[in-house]
Amino acid sequence: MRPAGENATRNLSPDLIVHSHCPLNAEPKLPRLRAAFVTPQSEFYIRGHGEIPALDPARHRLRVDGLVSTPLDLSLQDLRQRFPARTVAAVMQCAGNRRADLQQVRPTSGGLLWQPGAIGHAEWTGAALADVLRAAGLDEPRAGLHVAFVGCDAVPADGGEVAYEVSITLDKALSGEVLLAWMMNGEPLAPEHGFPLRVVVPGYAGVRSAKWLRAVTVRDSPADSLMQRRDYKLLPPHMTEADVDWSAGITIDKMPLNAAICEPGPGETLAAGPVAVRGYAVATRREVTRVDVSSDGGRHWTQARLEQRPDAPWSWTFWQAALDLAPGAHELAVRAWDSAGQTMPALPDEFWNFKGYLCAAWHRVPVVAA
Ligand SMILES: Nc1nc2c(c(=O)[nH]1)N[C@H]1C(S)=C(S)[C@@H](COP(=O)(O)O)O[C@H]1N2
Ligand SMILES: [Mo]
Repeated sequence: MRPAGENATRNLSPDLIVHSHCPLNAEPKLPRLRAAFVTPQSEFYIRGHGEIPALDPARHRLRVDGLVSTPLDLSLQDLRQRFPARTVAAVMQCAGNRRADLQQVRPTSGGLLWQPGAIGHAEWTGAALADVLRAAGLDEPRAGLHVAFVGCDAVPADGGEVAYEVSITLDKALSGEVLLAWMMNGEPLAPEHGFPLRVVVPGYAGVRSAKWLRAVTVRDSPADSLMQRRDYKLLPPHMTEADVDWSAGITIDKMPLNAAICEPGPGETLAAGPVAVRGYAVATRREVTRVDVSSDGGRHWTQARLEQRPDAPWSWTFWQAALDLAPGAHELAVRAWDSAGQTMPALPDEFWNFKGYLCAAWHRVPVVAA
């Protein structure tokens, strides 16, 4: 297999903030992210752990095996012909989104210092994983089973390299919203987003949505990979790399309530008077019911106007508010509320973790009005 190299990046916006080239890790600037409710592929963040594989769609196969009565070996054409295509609007977000804010508390070892752009919202089209598992002879959600996904890329593990492998519970796999997707926003997937086939697990951290998918395996335990068993865990704040006990970590699947300010940006100087503040909020499954915006670090709040899609439980919310800024320095802040009346913690200090995951504190942006 040869790496996709330049082909892989030909469609990318030149404005992306590139955190690393190989593996490719990049996120859009926040005003670009906030410019479209459905994020174009060219502006969509990219998170890779290894090289982007160049795959021939005519020869690509998907194996479905493990604890199923009828193992399958499918071409892409088989997938399209045998199963009804479904489209789901869903957010994809990295568990490391907003790690840069955690880094302000204490250094993390997560590596990539994501700003709030490691998130995007797309319309994904593909076969429902539930339909494919049913065709493989599995239709009863048996307690305790898991579904593993294997990608075509090799990722670093303990000094060597292994195939990318993650898993979800069979319950989630049969829920209908989990897709084996070949299209994003009505276009074929770009190489960097998993061409020709990827998993999309709405509501879960991006890590479970394996790209360049080549195998789906039903098992009686989670995938054996470090990616599943050890990395991507939320560890207690006192733990450091030196004394880490991975069994104390919470496996990161469902994502927390979150919100970020996309405009204006940190350090901007604005004309005093009314200033438009815009951003996104995301609750996944629960609804975002209110978004509050402050110009004084959270002492006073103004309610933002929300833009949402009805009946789109995996989608996000755009919000906008006008704040009147007197001349001087201001700390803008945002917090979202969900349909259970819960909101976000004020400071990242309370849940800092050395891997730098799940930063969902009020997003704060210092600006100056002149
Ligand atoms: N095969 C494979 N799948 C993968 C990854 C990877 O490195 N290899 N990265 C995961 C992570 S951590 C995230 S956040 C999402 C990012 O998807 P995107 O690059 O299309 O935005 O892909 C996931 N799927
Ligand atoms: Mo991620």
